[in-house]
Amino acid sequence: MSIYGPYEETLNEILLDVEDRIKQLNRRELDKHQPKLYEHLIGRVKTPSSMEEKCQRKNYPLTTESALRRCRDAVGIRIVCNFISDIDRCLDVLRNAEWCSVVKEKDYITKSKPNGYRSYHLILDVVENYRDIGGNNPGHFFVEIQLRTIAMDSWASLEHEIKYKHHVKNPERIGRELKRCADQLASCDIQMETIRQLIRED
Ligand code: 0O2
Repeated sequence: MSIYGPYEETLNEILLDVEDRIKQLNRRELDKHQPKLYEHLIGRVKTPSSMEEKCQRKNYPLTTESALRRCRDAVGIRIVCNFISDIDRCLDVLRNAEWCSVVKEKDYITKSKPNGYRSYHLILDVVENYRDIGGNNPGHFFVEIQLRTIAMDSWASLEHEIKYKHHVKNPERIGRELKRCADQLASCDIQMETIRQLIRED
């Protein structure tokens, strides 16, 4: 059995359910004649091997408890938005959603990582009709939400790809170029926001 023990299938169900709930939040905005909340979203259950690797890295015992409770990103959804202000709208609706509570927030947009990574991370505590590892039914499950603009997302995918190429000739130079690129994309995001405001004022 994997590090998720008997919960592997449950995690997949929870992912589908939370994705549906977020799509529903978007539909509610459209019904109110507001712009769409996001461009697209993509979800995944972290593979058991990368969860094991994460537990090892964090010095957690290789148990289902560590995978579900100490790590809180077994289920993850990335919400990719057109504009920075849409990230704020998503945050607003998620903080007010009755089916979850936000238990942690990390703002890597206001304060980007030193390498240039930008994204807003939330950990949600979601109540679902499945027994959790503490024996509660309905149970509590953690879901990580990453909110980014398209620009932040394209940077993160490129950086992720390069990170796993271990034999690059000049890692310092690549790191500097990537950081420069991240900062340029961040200023494009601000410009795009200005353009959106100008169009609205017309
Ligand atoms: P995957 O496959 O994307 O899930 P914690 O200390 O436990 O609160 P954690 O989870 O260790 O927090 O770290 P953090 O900072 O919240 O970010 C975790 C996830 O954010 C990563 O997941 C990436 O998806 C993304 N991320 C964070 N920093 C970077 C970065 O510098 N570059 C890119 N491309 N992505 C980043 P995983 O587990 O790495 O993988």
